[in-house]
Formats: sequence, C-alpha cells, structure tokens
Amino acid sequence: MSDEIFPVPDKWAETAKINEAEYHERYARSLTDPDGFWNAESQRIDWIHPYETLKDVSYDEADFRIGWFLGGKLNICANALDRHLEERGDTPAIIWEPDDPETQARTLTYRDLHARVCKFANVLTVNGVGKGDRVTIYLPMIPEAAIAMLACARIGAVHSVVFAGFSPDALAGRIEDCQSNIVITADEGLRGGKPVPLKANVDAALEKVEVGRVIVYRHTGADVDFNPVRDVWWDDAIEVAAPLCEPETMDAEDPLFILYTSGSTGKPKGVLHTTGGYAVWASMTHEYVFDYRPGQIYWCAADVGWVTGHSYVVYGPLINGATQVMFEGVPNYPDHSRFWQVVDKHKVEIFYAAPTALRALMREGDEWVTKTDRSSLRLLGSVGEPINPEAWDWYHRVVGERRCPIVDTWWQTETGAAMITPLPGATALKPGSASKPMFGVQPALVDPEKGTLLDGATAGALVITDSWPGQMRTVYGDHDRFFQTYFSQYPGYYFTGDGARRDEDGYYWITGRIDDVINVSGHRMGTAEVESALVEHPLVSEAAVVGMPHEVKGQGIYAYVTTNAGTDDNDELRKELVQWVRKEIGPIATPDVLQFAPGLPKTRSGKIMRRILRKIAENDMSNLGDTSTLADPSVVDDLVANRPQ
Ligand code: 6R9
Repeated sequence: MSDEIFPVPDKWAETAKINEAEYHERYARSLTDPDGFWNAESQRIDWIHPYETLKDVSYDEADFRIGWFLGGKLNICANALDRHLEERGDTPAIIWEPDDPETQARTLTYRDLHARVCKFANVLTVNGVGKGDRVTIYLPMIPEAAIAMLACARIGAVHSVVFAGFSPDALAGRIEDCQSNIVITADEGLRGGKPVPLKANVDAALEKVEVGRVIVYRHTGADVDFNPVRDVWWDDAIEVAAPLCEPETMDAEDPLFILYTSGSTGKPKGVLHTTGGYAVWASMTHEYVFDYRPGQIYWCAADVGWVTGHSYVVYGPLINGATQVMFEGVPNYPDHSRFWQVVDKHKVEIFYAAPTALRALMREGDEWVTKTDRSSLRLLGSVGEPINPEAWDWYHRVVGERRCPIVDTWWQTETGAAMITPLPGATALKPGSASKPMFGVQPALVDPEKGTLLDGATAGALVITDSWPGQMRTVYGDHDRFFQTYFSQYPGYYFTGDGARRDEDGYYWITGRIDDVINVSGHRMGTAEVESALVEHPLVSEAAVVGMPHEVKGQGIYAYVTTNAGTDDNDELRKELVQWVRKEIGPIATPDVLQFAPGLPKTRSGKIMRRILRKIAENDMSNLGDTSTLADPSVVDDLVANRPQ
C-alpha cells in the first residue's frame, strides 16, 4: 500500500494554477532569481510603499539577522479586507458553523467583517491599545476571534492568541511573558456540547498576573463574574465605537503576532512573526497549495489558537478573498458524521485537517462517512504530524472517494506557512510523504552528529539552508534563545527539529521530531515508521512509539497501542502485533514492549506528548513533568497503572 504512487489526475494537471512543468520552472527560478521571483509574488500584496531591498539575512552568530521586503510599508488587515470591498464586498468571507448543529450558522460578508473589524479596532484604541502593544486573545472558534486579530493588525498592535483550551496557568504565563495589558475573551466557549469557562479561566489567570482591561464577548450568555473596573462587554463597547478606522502604516518588519509554542526544553517560546514577509508567504502558499480561486468554499478545521488557524483560517484565505467555513465544534459531536455533514451543508470543496482527527474518525468505521454525500469535495489537506499511510489511504479512498488529491503539508509555527507540500496539479502523491519544497524553500538533510550535508536518497536531520519570507524573526524577549534553539546546532542552517528521509525521487518523508529517533543496535529507526506499521493492522487505531533503555541494543522499542473500539486487548493480540511489526519492517523494528493504551496523552491540539510516554517507558514515574496541558490527564494514570513490568 505505502509504495503506491498516485499521479496527478488529468483534470488537475490541465486546470490547476501550477502544473508539474510550472512547478519545476518556478521552483528553479525562486532560487536562481529570487529578486525576480519575489518581486512578482509580492504583487499579491497592496503595498503603501514598495520595498527597497528584498532580503537581508545572516545566520552567523556575529551578525545574526533576518529581514525581508525592507523599506516596504503595508497594512495586512487592509489587504485582508478593505481591498476586497469593491469587488466582493457582499461575498461571504466567513460562514460560521456553530458547535450545535441546531444553532443557526452565521455568514459574514467581506463588508460585514470590515465594518466589525474597524469598530473593534476603535474599541481597542479607546481602551488604550496602541501600535506595538501586545494584546492577548483567548477566544473560542467564533468570528470574533478573527475580528480581534484583524483589529489588532489594523492598528499595529501585536496579537498573542492563546488557545482557548489552555489552563489559567498557561494563560497567565503567556500574558506575563509578552507583558500584555489587555485580554480579549468570551463568557464561555462551547465544544462538543460542553461549555468551556473562558471568563472564569481569565479571572483565575489574573490572580497571578495583572492587566488593565478585559474585553468580554457574550457568546453563550452564561452568568459570569464581572469586574466593573477592569472588564468591558464587547457589545457595549462596539455600540459606542466610531465606524471608521484608517489602517496604520506598518513597516514590513514590524511585528504582527506572537504565538507560543512548546519546545523540547524550557517554557514555551513566543514565536514572533512580522508583517510583510508573512503576508506574502501566507497568501502565496494558500493560493498554490489549495489551488485557491475566489468563490470556492474552503474549510480549514484548525483552531485559531494554533499557527494553522493564523495562516490558513485568518490571513492566507482572507488576503486571497476566500469564502471559508469556520467551525466551532469537534469532529465527533453530536456524532462521528459531523465533519462530513458540515461539508455537505456548506458544499465545502477544499478541506484541511489534522491526521489525529482522521484516525479518530477512521476508528469508528466507514459508515459515518459513507452515509454522507461529500460530492462537493475536490481537495483534501493534512497538517500537524506525519500522516501514516493507513490514515492517508482512508482519507483518500473513503472520505475523498479517490477523487481528491491530498496535500500533506509539512511546516511549523516557526516557518509561518507550508514549506514542504504537494501541489495538487503538480505533484504525484506518495502516501505519507510531504513530498517537495514550496517555492523559495531549500530543505536539506544533515548528519545529526557531524552536521555535514548528506546527498541523494538518505535520512538525516532536516534543515533549511536559507531564509524564506515567512520565517519567524525572534523568540519574543529572548533573541539569544532564538539563535541557540535554531541556528547553533548546525551552523549556517535553520534546524527544524525534525528528522526526514529523502527518497530517490527527491521526495521528503518527515519521520518525526529528531529526538524521537530510536537507535536500535546502531540502526536508526523512525518512531513514525513503527507507528505506521502498527496502525496498518486492522485492529489498531492509533500507536505511539518511543525509545527505552536496553542493555544489549542500546535502545529498545516501546509501543503504546490503541485498538479499535470493542477489541479484546489480550496477550495473543499483543504477540500478534509484535510479529506484525517484525513482518512489516523487519526484525530490527520488533517492539520490545507493547502496552495497550485505551488513550494516549495528547495536547489539546492533538499532538502526542512523547516526553511522558518516554518517561513511562523508562519506568521513571517520579518525573512525568507537567501534565496539566493534556486534553485528558487521566490517561497518564491509566498508562502508569497498567505498565507491563
Ligand atoms: C503546522 C504545525 C510543527 C511540527 C513539525 C513536525 C510536525 C507538522 C507535518 C508534521 C509530518 C506533516 N508536522 N506538519 N510532520 N508531516 N505534514 O503543525 O506547526 O504546531 O508548530 O508543529 O509538527 O514535527 O516540526 P506546529
């Protein structure tokens, strides 16, 4: 199955914006003539003043700097809204689908969105927010999240969106780190029918750190505490706000947003993106990766609390004048058909989601999908983690009925937007491979120990050898940490933290974070490879594999396996699965320990917390670290209690 190659469907090759020949031609041009290439691509943005110098970058410690489109002036909010008004003011920009299917969907045209953003920008100004100030946004998936972000961008304030699933502690830490003096929140969020006490969380966070103002959007109408000195109701403020707001003239390198992301060590880093390069990068990748043309209905299921929500819910699509679905809910509420019902209801053509959601749905059986229509779907996307060939196959065959290409987009909070990805009209697909670099991106593999560049078909640490416009510019408040984390390990390169394999066709296969590579008897083994083998077994729905200390082999393989609902997790099946992996990959991949796991410890964005799994595998229960950011901390107790001795 995993060897199968899916050629570009004829229809796509003929009609897509970029076909295979064009991909090669433009990619080559982006490297040999960056000035010409980026000058053309930068035209997608309305500049108040054109840039003077394309790029000023050095990865050397002594004169470390990253800058793009220097001297250029723009406003990204004006690019996302104002300039569309004439041509498509009455076209829907956001079709909001609520958590409860019985609740009315809301449609905001570009004109509606523009009017709301202008008013809210004035609300911010009245409440003391100015250019360069940091604004913390702690909102659920409602249009007001996009409105708040765009209002910040309009007046030059720097937004820091904190995912609404994070705890008061996590929120407090992020408010403190970027010293923001204002928080925008809602009374409650709503996910899968359950209220999320956002205002109460903000109140709890503000016992640890102080801010001058909290703006509260009334979403569910719940009764919440209200501090009349500090708190303001969104609606009350809007009612008296002036309707006009001129967009602030921003320098290409003025900060646009901070987004916190966890690293392998230390507290979360405030990844800072600037304005001009990010605008070009988010817009360009959105257009080419999704072959997007205005009028098409696009749905990115990511939360605005993650970078995918920034680049592919807010900035990329809106700069491109897209019509998109914004979804408040979860894939399995009220039942496992929800995603596909939303697709049918709004005639979604382009759908972009994370493998973890797909695997969860796959586990429930095909009928939830097949009983829906889905004939509107033309293109599917995947992001956030390696998509194992079995999930890829299911997505392709069951969800997309073999009609829809899958763009498996590899990128990071740090990279701003998609870096390695198929283009639907240009790239033959190999299930599980993110395939080829985006224009301007130069991936390379280095020997993890020696740091030397590796040629040809090989595996190694994934680095990017030169800058691209949407690259993060610093870790907020800690520029040295920025350099140390990403540029010190392999001097001269940006280190992604991921491992990858490049095959004989030059396709990249991301194998997971480099610290997830297991060295068994001197052989390097990608955890994703073992996981992928396990989930190909018909009874397995999800697997996570980590290294464990092994006296003879150096490292052994510890596999956590979640089986399909209703499966009897007995010793016989355990043996069968161990044999299965042996057979799928080879004796070198034989799991040393296989533990059945009814649930895996995941962050709320769906990433498996391998740190915890490694500790359990090492039998080091004293040091499990912070489990408070997990979607369900109780799964850890279960794993500890049932660890095979
Ligand atoms: C966009 C996003 C980044 C990390 C990245 C990698 C993993 C993301 C992937 C993928 C394999 C893909 N990752 N996309 N791995 N294939 N298509 O997810 O950003 O939350 O910062 O995570 O996610 O390990 O380094 P972020």
